[in-house]
Amino acid sequence: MAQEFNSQTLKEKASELGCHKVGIVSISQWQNKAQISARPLQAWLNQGYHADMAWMNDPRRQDIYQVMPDVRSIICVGINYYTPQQRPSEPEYAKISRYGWGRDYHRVVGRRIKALALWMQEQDPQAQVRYYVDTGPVQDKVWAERAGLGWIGKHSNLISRDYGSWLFLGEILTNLDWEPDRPHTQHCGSCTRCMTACPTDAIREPFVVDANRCIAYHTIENREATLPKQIAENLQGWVAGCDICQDVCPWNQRFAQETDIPDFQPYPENVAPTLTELATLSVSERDRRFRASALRRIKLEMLQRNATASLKANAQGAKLSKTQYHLHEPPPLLPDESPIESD
Ligand code: B12
Ligand code: SF4
Ligand code: SF4
Repeated sequence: MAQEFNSQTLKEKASELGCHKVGIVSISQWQNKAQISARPLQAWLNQGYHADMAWMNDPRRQDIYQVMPDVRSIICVGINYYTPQQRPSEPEYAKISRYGWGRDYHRVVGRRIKALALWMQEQDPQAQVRYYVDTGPVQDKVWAERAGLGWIGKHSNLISRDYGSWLFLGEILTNLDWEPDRPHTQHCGSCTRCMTACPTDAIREPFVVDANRCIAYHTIENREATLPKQIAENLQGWVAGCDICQDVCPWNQRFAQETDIPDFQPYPENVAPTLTELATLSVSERDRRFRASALRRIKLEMLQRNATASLKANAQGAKLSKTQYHLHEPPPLLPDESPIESD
């Protein structure tokens, strides 16, 4: 007998394929709100907070129908990438953010949602599907929040109750109708730890990150030969992304769980490389170390630039790391007073 094809079996299949979170958005439910939701993104662009990421200005990002005219639902998935290794705190070490420790998430997540999309088409040959993992003009976090995967925290990343914010997000757009999930509620409460810990004050107001000030932007996206002085002086050893606002978040400190996906285990040399070795990294050594890693998207000269800037800041006596200060505090109370029950 043919397997039933409904939102329940779809979710079971997603879980079987290794998706840790899955939820569904019905587009018709958001038709008016979808237009309203474009406003925060447009406001962000108007402020110039996208820095040199001109591709963020793609009009399709603000109108899901331009991405897929027949879209009726979005199936959102979250994949846990947390592993428990800790970086050494001594200043000679370079810091690579967790997203880049293991195999490239575009491949790892992409493989899973592609399999789910193909399975959907096997169940219903009329199904149209398009899938993305940060690979198209789709607002991954916004749809994931609406699909009930978690809420967008003040650091602007999506946080789930079960895994914190260590989730990669992906989605399948489809012409099929499904029973939607409820959007997630907010659980940051009055907490502002991420905002206080950010060494460059990039979180300009709750939920709004100015890329011009963000270490993640400058280490991953900025292709200039030198970094702005304000960033270079406050790098705190970060050479590829920045996890400070996520490391200090009470939800991550309490609820992070080790991933069951072996591909996300760190390559051995990614957790504690020294700044000196990265500042002088050769092409062949880069190719060997970062095979099939998301870090291959950072040009070698950028990696060298980032490491060199941190070495220089160390030599000039960089300021006390706000992160280390926070991480040595006792585990904080959750911002939300009744985190498990309230929803
Ligand atoms: C551009 C981009 C960046 C830029 C800009 C970051 C940013 N915050 O926008 C840079 C290069 C700095 C960056 C850095 C990082 N990124 Co990035 N990035 C993206 C990308 C491509 C688009 C995000 C976007 O739309 N930004 C535009 C602004 C307007 O949107 P926003 O910050 O999300 O703001 C929304 C909400 O805050 C909300 N909002 C605004 N005001 C208010 C007010 C209230 C009350 C509420 C509730 C909501 C709300 O509305 C806005 C949407 O319109 C997505 C992939 C994708 N296709 O979506 C990945 C993505 C967001 N990045 C991701 C990751 C992992 C990171 C890093 C953690 C990597 C690292 N370790 O260095 C850092 C985190 C830095 C940070 N604090 O944001 C993941 C996040 C996963 C998650 N759990 O949320 C994504 C989703 C990729 C993926 N598919 O997994 N990133
Ligand atoms: S990633 Fe780093 S620099 Fe960017 S907002 Fe978070 S703490 Fe600030
Ligand atoms: S640190 Fe606090 S304010 Fe920031 S995202 Fe986490 S709970 Fe929200």
